[in-house]
Amino acid sequence: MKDSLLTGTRIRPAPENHLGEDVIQEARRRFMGGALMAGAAAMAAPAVAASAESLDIPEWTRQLGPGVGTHPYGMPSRYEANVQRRESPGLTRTKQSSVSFTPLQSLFGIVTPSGLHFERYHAGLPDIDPAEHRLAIHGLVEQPRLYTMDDLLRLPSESRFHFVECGANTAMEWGNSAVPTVQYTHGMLSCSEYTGVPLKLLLEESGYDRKLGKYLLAEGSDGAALTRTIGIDAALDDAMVVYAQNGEMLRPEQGYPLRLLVPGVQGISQVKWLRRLEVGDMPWNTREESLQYADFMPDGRYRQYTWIQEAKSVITTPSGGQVIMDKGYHQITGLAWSGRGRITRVDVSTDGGRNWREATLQAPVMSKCLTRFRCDWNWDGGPALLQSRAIDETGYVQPQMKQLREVRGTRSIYHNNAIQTWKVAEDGVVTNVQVS
Ligand SMILES: Nc1nc2c(c(=O)[nH]1)N[C@H]1C(S)=C(S)[C@@H](COP(=O)(O)O)O[C@H]1N2
Ligand SMILES: [Mo]
Repeated sequence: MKDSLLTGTRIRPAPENHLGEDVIQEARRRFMGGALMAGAAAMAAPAVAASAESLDIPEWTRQLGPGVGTHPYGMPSRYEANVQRRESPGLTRTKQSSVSFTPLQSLFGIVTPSGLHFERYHAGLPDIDPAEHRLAIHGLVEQPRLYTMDDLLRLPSESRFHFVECGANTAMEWGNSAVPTVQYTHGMLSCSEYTGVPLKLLLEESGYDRKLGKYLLAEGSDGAALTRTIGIDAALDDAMVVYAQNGEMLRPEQGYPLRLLVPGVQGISQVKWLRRLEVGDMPWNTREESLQYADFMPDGRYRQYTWIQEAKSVITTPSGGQVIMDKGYHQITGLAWSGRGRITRVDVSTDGGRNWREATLQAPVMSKCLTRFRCDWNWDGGPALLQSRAIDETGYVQPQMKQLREVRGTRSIYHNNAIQTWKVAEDGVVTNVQVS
């Protein structure tokens, strides 16, 4: 299969996002066979000087293209066919319970195209007729309510950009991981514009019990009937019942026709195919918050309800599986986010955390949303260890893996927000490593 846009440019993505032996060999040949100098010289003038030949009229300009009426819903160019969600080869999965990862290394800006949003489901995808779907609000309320989709679409709406990250994102890095690419280390992360109804409005309409109503139970109508407890503070703050994503109705994978969005909170609480919200006075302690998504602490205790996704960042280019084809100028770029608000600063290191430089943050920088950062870099051809470190508006600094292990021990699965290291070898091959 053809590589995407970046083929033949200065940083080469690995086909299928796995480092193919052919790509490594090609990089080595370039470096060892003296091609480096020629390559570097050619690259020094970025846009190839215009020649008579390069101004020849290409074939596609000499004819009419096919009619556009043949594409009622658009698809990416066929040359981008390699940019796909993928299931991690290292994870156990079934047809009904799986996860596919977002190709972060291939994306630009902060928005994840809907067709590339990661998907995590515990009991397959329900096929829900929106005309028959209902949302119930009940429990400690004066007036239980049953909403149709039409009812919800008539209510005042809001649109906001937020990330969704699975609490198990980057889980493999708790071990001494060999996960090859950023798609698999960090790809249970996506960002969209969501449209829906503020949950506060629905709760007020139902007359929820302001004294005793401290928690909500959210339940999905998939075969997993997935349930999570939501604190009333988050529900009244910025939570939404959403039906649209990136300008269109939710995709089936993302919970069509209705999902809960609790910004900044781990993915499991973003209950898809949402069918009911029950107001209660205690946490429910469901399977998804007792058996799963809890943290084994080093003292033997089991930490529950750690649901905010703390500040985190990762460099997406250059990243594992890519090959840097020549020395000289490269832009280091990546993503930063925090479940507690805005990102205020991202630092980048090329020497494994000894020296740091402040990266440029791309506007807009929004709360509980992905932020794109960039940093100029002149690669001298020597070995390098690339890291990024995010700081959020609370002053929280993303920890080194070592610092995180000091607090959390080695038995954790969830909530790994440690600094990621990519090693650049002298032949330009980029791999996933951990530094102590
Ligand atoms: N009803 C329901 N909601 C669900 C799930 C599910 O299996 N069923 N998976 C959860 C998990 S673990 C995550 S990480 C997010 C992922 O959202 P996405 O599939 O839109 O990326 O959905 C959550 N909501
Ligand atoms: Mo998840």
